[in-house]
Amino acid sequence: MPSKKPDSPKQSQLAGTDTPDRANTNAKIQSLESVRSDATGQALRTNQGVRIADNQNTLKAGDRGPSLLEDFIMREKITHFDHERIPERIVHARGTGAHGYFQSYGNHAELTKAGFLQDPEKVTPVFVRFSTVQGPRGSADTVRDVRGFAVKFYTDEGNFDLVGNNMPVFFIQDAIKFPDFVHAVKPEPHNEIPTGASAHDTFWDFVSLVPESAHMVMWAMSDRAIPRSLRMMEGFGVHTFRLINAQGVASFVKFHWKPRQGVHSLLWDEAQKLAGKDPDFQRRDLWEAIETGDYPEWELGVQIVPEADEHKFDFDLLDPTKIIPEELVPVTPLGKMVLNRNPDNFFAEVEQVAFCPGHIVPGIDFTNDPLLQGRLFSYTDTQLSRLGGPNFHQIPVNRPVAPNHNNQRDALHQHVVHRGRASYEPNSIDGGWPKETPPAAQDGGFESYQERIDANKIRQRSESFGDHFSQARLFFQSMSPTEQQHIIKAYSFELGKVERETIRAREVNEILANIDLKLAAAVAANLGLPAPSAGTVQVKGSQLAQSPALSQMNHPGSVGIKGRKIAVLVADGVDAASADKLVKALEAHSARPMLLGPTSAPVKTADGKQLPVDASMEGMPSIMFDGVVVPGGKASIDALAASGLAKHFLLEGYKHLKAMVLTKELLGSLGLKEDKGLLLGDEQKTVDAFVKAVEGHRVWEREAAAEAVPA
Ligand code: HDD
Repeated sequence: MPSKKPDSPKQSQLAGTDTPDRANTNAKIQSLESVRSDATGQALRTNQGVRIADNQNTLKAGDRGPSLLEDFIMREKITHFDHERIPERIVHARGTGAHGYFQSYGNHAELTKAGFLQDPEKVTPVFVRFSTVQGPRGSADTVRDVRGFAVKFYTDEGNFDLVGNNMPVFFIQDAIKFPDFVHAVKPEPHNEIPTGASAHDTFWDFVSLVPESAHMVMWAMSDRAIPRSLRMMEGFGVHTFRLINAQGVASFVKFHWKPRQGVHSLLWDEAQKLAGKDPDFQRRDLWEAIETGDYPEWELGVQIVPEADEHKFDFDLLDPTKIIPEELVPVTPLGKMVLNRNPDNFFAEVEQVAFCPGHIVPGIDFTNDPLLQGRLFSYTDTQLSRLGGPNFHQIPVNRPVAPNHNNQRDALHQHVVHRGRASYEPNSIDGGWPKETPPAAQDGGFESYQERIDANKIRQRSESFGDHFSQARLFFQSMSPTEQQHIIKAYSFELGKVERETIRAREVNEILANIDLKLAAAVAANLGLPAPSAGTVQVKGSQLAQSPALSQMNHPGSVGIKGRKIAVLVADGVDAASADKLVKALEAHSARPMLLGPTSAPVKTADGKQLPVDASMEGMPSIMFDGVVVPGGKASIDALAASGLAKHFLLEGYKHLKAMVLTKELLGSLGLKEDKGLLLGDEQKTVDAFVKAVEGHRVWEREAAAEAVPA
């Protein structure tokens, strides 16, 4: 059966060399990874290079005697092992990464002098790390949480790190509150519960006391916090940055990543089940997509605001709890990013990669957003304890492709043998090298944007940061009715886990009531609290009543069902021709069909042949798929209809609003009704309707009927 299985890394690496883009990117990245190590054909040696004769037995006094301290081979091995772990990230500890490239769509010289945005022929290598925020390194992928979306561009002019999230705003306005926020969301200090979740007292205590978090909490309670795949998330730089062109003209910009795969989410029930059935669901999905050649792509775009328009909005551009609605300032596409290579080694690359919002290149600059300003300090600082000193830029994944000569010497883990006697500047002994490069239109040294500042030194928040509810309201009111229901359920679920009623009531009365009274009333009802009749503050409202760009329903993507996983359920007696027809039709759309049997043993076809399966229905439950098809064959259908496992698989798929192709008999025995995405037969028109339904991600129209299904 031609069901497509992930290639082995070796095969895919070979397969991947076929495009010029990829060859070019690989060549650049390999130059970064000159220290790649491959032990094939090599003798086992100690770290000092001594060949090892016996790696099975410690040196002992006699074969039943005590071990000897002199065994330098055993001691070296155990010592190294004892120190294999490094501190995990304070936040965003759980993550996964991939290599790829960025290519500009054209010459954006009018906007910025950054070289990687000037030439559509230039291929800039990138490394991306996606992450969750709350949980530790081993936590589950699918928890309700913000996803980190950090991109390192290895540009010819130095590394540019765009360290963003899959949500365009943040919980707090000032970096000084970050430790408080993180302490509140992390597992509680007395019992280290919960892992990977914000559904607990300290989180809701903090956010209900800090109204500036209202907008971001709304995003976190929306479907954005449970993405279907890392490939199906938008990314945002969050802060307002500056781009500066060769003439020194600056524009304010917000960075956006738009996935070609569309913006799609799991259902909450799926997310929770996946956390147990496959805690690696998202890293596996990304890994397999890249291995099978379904390279995920994002478009990088910016919202551009001329300096003169800084104060034209009803919010402050420096406030990281605000978006610029795309209906007010559309996103201008600048280029595309493709992820086309999995890491060789998780620790060396994904764990040791060190991002910092302060890594920028000429043509890009910061703004005075007080959250961004604090981040500029934190990231380098945290690497000192995580990566053990200030030379972490020498770790292969962090090395720029641009040369980096300077007078910074020595320190822990120094890998460079610096030559020359002058480690100071100016010097005459070494001919004055390395020398400064004066700023210039192009290829000049970095020069900070000359912003005029005339102010008192104060600890005070600008009044223009004072409105915390208008955009939270805009977000809620821009959602489809389905998305609104999901938000209501998420607040109800999370607050339902909060033990203290004062905290629940404060969130409902002092936060939700200021956002939307219907939302507050619905959540209050689910918690058994009285519905508030009014908010506690005057909310000025937003320039727009709705922003359609905020609803995921408006981001279906442009790659059809490419890379979508489809379960093909078979049992003994399956009609091989019907199965083959369905699989081929799905493959024609570049979907990834997988044959599932009652066990992982091959099934017998109606004509007596053996049909190997990819997995069992138990090993790969319906929550791991985007759709289900059942080929014909009377005995196979009878067996599936009689199997609790198969029935559960199908009912669960139905409940999770998946597109399905069944036979008439199976439909009857499950007690389901045909709908827009529940189709019968294996004819081309059925396949076409199925493909359309998978493209729509879920059969939303089925939601009410699905409520009644017990799976
Ligand atoms: Fe942060 C990691 C994103 C605010 C301090 N942050 C980290 C990562 C991402 C973000 C994606 C993981 C990078 C990786 O994969 O290695 N952080 C954000 C965004 C923020 C934000 C989008 C707001 C707009 N962060 C923020 C603040 C501070 C930090 C205000 C501190 C003042 N963040 C850190 C950190 C981390 C980090 C403690 C932990 C590990 C690391 O940096 O490398 O420095």
